Amino acid sequence: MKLFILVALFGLSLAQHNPNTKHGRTTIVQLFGWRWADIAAECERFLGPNGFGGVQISPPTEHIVLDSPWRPWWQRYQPVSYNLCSRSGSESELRDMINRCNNVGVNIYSDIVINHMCGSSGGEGTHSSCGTWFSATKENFPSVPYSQYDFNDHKCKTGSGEIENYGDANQVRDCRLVSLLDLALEKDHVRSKTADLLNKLIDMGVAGFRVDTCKHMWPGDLSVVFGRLHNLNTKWFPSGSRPFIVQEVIDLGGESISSREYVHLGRVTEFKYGAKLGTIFRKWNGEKLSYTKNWGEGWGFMSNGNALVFVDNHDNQRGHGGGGASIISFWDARLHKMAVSYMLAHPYGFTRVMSSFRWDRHFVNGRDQNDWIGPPSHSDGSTKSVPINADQTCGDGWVCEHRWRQIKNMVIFRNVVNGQPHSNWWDNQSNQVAFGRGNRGFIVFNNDDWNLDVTLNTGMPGGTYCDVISGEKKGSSCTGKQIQVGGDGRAHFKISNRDEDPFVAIHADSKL
Ligand code: AAO
Repeated sequence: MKLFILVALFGLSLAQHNPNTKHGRTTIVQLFGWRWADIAAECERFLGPNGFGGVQISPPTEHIVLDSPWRPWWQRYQPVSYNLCSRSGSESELRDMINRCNNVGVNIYSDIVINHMCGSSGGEGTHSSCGTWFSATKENFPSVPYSQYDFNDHKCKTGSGEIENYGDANQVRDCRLVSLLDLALEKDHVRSKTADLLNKLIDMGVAGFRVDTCKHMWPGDLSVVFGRLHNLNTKWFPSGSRPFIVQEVIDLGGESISSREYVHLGRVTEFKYGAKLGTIFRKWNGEKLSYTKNWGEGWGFMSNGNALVFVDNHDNQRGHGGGGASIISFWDARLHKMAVSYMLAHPYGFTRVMSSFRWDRHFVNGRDQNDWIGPPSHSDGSTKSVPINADQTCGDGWVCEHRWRQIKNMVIFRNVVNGQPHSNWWDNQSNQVAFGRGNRGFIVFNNDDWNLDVTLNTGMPGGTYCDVISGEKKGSSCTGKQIQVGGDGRAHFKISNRDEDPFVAIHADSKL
């Protein structure tokens, strides 16, 4: 009986690690700052047809509106009420998006801010995305409602009331992060209000959450909130499905709090992944691609089933959050395509692709003074919609990395090889490597400063395959390089270090 209960509990908690993606889909995309109406259209016209499993949306809750700096992207990380109206749109637009994405098999995962409300200098009034009154000065948010008794001020032991030292777990969890008013999640009232918010979204049809700032909340408090969550809406998910949980914990080692404290509650962001992969592809600190033969747990990452992995996110692509200078974003497009493709080809972790907007960078002493700039906007501060160009790229400052041919095709590659083992590794002891996924796919990288010219065992059935990096299969023809795999599974690869994209990928569905 005891064993049964243990097994049942274990199963229940691990359920929150399951993304509940449909039709064997394996990757989600972070559509950073997009409007709900644009996401709905993107699900129908692009994400569904190309096998994306889901979208991570920006926080949907009502937020502060700031004039200085002008409408920064990060105002959305400062909730002032739990009304579901934000810079991305109204509650009815949110509902419409969830319906339409679910109807084409694309899940919605909501970024959610429950650690804090707005910053202490947020003032008082109705300068909020829907005009709801709040007072940061008095810690009064009547629309939730929260009052000064719902915040952690009495618990915080630092002189400033701020987190002063990440080496002290108590201050990291009980004091203010960059002045954000820190909610007392130990109080039942706060637990109920946050669980109600998440449950409202679950009932509307979301499949899970990216929970902001989990490092700054006690795992015991989170456990209570997550335990109160409803099962997913049976209109779209099998009955008994638990919401997927991704906890944002920046753990690059060396602090008092580690991601290990959170892995039993759901998946955790593995920040070491993008930081290391960036160092490797940039060839910094003597790192080489050939060292990634044991990529994954072998590199000290958390266990496979606990990890959410990504090359960059909305913070570290602009110098916020963790990872440092090695992070490879769309600004380094050639390296970005390689690093994202490596991630998507490799079996470790549940994968998230970034989709960004461009901004005018202005570096002073190595620091970008414009790291605050918000999404492409009209002069009244409202976010622009995402226009699609004839060549399928996006306009008006939206980067849409997820639409780049190489990345889109590698999202499909990952679905095609799903469940297959990492196999047929080859390297030149430098920066040329290749590996397969059973007999379903094979990828070859040349990140050296010289050509690659080699015959390799791919593990694939004989035939002619279309390289999905230089082009793709269109009907029965191929717009890119063709790779001949012999009856023995061997194939010859030539990749110039000066190729636009110095890597090649083939899979079962790219066979001609
Ligand atoms: C804004 C202003 C503030 C103002 C505040 C309130 O910038 O000046 O005081 O409003 O008025 C975002 C923005 C913030 C913004 C905030 C609210 O990034 O600039 O503040 O919205 O509008 C920590 C947290 C992590 C957090 C990250 C940014 O642990 O949870 O900071 N990420 C999330 C979101 C993020 C959002 C918030 C949280 C807040 O993704 O978008 O902020 O909701 C170390 C620690 C990390 C810590 C970093 C950053 O990392 O380990 O835990 O992240 O420091 O301070 C190397 C190290 C690495 C280190 C890193 C940075 O890489 O190895 O460990 O350097 O030093």
